[in-house]
Amino acid sequence: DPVEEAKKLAAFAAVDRHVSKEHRVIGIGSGSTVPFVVDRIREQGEAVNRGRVFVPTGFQSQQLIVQAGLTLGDASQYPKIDVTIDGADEVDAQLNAIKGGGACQLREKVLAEAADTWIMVADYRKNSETLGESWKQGIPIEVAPFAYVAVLHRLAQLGSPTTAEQSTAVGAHGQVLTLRMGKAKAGPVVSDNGNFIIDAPFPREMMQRPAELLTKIKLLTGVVEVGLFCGMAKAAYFGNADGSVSVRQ
Ligand code: DER
Repeated sequence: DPVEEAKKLAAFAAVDRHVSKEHRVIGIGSGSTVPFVVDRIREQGEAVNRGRVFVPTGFQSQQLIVQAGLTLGDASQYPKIDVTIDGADEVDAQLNAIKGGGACQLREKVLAEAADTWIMVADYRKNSETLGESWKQGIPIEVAPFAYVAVLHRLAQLGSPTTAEQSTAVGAHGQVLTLRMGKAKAGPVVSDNGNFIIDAPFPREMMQRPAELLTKIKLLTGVVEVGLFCGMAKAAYFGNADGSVSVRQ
């Protein structure tokens, strides 16, 4: 599968370049690309990994670390992390990213900020000029369950007033904002922090200024964290279908 191969290429290149022997506290992101990151780190050998601690960005990430036989560390013990490697749903030319496809963006952003070096790894589908070109599901926004309808309404208003029904709202530019519902779970998706996720698309001209949009969304009462990571990454590695790796930094 060319996409899986591309994820592996990106992960291996990023680990080889950014995870060296002297790195002892390592942040592990969430999603389907980071298992290749853990595979490559394990290949660095028992000895070097015995002296390391791995901090997870959620339950999936925690299981990955434990199942790999690596030492688990908690973010409360390791507020400073040497290097964190994480996936992304889409990355633009300025290394801004949409994250939260896996509903893990709160802990992911905490570990991104805690890291001296934060690296993104992804397959070629995520490599864009502007956010929103390939990721059409909207910006994942973690919200307090109590406030989700209020936040839906305010998000829709970022532009002009509309009415928000229970779990959808039509945005000022006709886009549909939705509460993320479970597939194998009745009712809404609940994050590792006990919150809901709203997926909120915005028009291209707003996605061209992600830092501005992030600030507007983050200030809405009831928003816990926004799946826009702006100006945080040192580099992004993209595996390509032709077997090459593109690096943006
Ligand atoms: O939720 C996230 O931000 C994860 O990092 C995830 O969306 C990354 O996607 P992947 O499964 O394609 O690596």
